[in-house]
Amino acid sequence: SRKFIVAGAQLGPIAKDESRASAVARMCDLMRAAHARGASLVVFPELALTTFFPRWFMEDEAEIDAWFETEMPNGTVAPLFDLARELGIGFHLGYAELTPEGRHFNTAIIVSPEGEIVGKYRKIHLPGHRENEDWRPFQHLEKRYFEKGDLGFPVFDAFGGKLGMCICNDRRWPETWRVLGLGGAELVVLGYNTPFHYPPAPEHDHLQYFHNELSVQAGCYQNGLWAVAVAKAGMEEGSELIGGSVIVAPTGEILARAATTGDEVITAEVDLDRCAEIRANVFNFAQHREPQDYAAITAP
Ligand code: CDT
Repeated sequence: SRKFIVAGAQLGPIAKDESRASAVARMCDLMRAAHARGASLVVFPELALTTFFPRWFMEDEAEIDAWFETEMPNGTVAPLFDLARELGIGFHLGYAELTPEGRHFNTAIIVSPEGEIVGKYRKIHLPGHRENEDWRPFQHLEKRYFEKGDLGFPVFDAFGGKLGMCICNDRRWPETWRVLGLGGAELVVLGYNTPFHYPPAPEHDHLQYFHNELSVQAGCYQNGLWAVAVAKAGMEEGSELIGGSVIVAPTGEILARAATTGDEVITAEVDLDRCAEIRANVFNFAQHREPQDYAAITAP
């Protein structure tokens, strides 16, 4: 069997004026706690270095770009890379990426226990809207600030298995999980920032935790893979973000769940060989998939 302990490092709110250095220091504390619990991989949330800035409408390019990282690693995140190397623990980190060509992405990386970036993903399903919508109590301007990711849904050899990546809204789409499953992913790591309040359909606000778990559990079961889904949580600049970080088995069972909406580590033992319980049986793709009848899925 291929067993190891994974950790989800949920982050409580990050204030608008909280420095990246402070967020990194909090993540270092969580990394130490994860390591003390035997974890070889720790998963941090989406856009983990700053507050969830797409809640504000901005027009000034310099003001927007200030939320983005132009290099990875850089001086500010170096303590996280150094600590990972010292402890021999890998990690997943979400951040806003500004490329040398001036392109903006909602990005996540996987870093090996040696401190090398071994996986990178740029978010494909960008939720929200492009223009200021005054009627909302807060904005969700991911479509304004980010380009759609251009790396597909990648799967990487790491931690003795195949790791897949997606980010936040991607987890709600069955296509995300199926493409990762077809790519051979055995463990999917993802971060999220999910507000409790969904202004276009507030009647669904009470379902936010349910929809989070429904999406991740279905993705795991229907593709026979593990997932670590990690929130940035709590009351952040007047917008309440759900917590509920979870580690889910290929059976769809939740093995660990955050109990707070603050900084919190959850852990579970992952056995990648357990993917076969599902993939060799009910979701044996080679035996039972019928892709000739799925054309509508990929039609634009
Ligand atoms: N960050 C992110 O993708 N959040 C969305 C919020 C709902 S859509 C406005 C999510 O799917 O959780």
